[in-house]
Amino acid sequence: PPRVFSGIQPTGVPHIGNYVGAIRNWVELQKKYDSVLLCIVDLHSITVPQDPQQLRQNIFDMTACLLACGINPERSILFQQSHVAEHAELAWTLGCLCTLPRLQHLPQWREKSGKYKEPGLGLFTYPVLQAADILLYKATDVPVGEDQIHHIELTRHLAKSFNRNYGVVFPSCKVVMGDVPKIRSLRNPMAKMSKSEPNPLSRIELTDSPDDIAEKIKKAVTDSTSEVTYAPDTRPGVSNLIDIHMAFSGLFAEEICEHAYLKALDTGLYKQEVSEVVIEKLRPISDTIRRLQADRSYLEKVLKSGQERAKTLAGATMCEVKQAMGLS
Ligand code: AQP
Repeated sequence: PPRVFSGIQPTGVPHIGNYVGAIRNWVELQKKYDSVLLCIVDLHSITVPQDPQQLRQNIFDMTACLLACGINPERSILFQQSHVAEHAELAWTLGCLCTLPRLQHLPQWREKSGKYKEPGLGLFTYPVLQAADILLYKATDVPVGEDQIHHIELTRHLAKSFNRNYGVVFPSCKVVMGDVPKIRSLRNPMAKMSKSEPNPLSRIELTDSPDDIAEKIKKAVTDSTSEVTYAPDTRPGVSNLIDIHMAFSGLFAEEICEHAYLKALDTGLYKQEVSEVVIEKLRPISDTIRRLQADRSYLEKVLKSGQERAKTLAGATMCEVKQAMGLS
């Protein structure tokens, strides 16, 4: 039976890129699939240094945000990765089937390792952990961004290797992708919007107040042309604002530009329009996040129940894996 698995790192409060690129899509998938697992992938987040107190807070904040966005914890299994030890266990097993060159060639490793003088082993092997996340639940459909496609290919490769060596345990999985463009940083429209980017002006977080949102959009980097036109390659700043506008309104770029032209909006005035759209859409979500953040025991209850349900599935797969490999 089809089963969805996806994850998000608790590296900060999710931003509008995470929302339109992932979370909102998950809310829709809950309606289409009977079995959806959504994982707060804390083991992935520790591949780079994290402050323990901040990480703990981020896990609860992420839980509150996902629920506020419409994740239904009864319909979906919402849980914290490190609370199901089988993730690490299966990752080790799959790591034994994975060659070094396969990991060395992955574009994300080349990109990320360059940022650190002495990158850790976790950063190198995290695609194997990602494969374990998916295979542990025998997930068939994996909603991820374009940057993750190589990792899903690795997952399929490791599943095949395992099945060939030890007998068929894992199904094949495929990527399911939304057609939303990557939302870019408001400070540097060449980079994507990111939770862990040090400058908070670069992103709109789901908990931002209307004033914060207006301020950040007002300060968003554009260019010296005042017209509102959509040209992601040559005018990435203003085009990013149009992407955000499109994602929150359902309008097309042409409609937005035509409207701006008819109302003689320059980029400054247009920014105010984008702010209003984003503020209105985020208001109910941020109100709910604040309410849920104040109810720690409810958040704990949700994660606990998710853990139990995930563990049942994970334990069954690990039994099969151990049996097949001669470990039991
Ligand atoms: N800017 C973005 N636009 C659209 N989608 C995005 N996603 C991330 N950034 C954008 C999607 O959000 C999901 C969860 O991402 P993640 O937390 O697992 O890691 P990430 O992709 O590395 O996201 P961040 O926000 O940049 O986090 P940090 O700073 O910790 O690395 C994914 O489906 C991703 O495609």
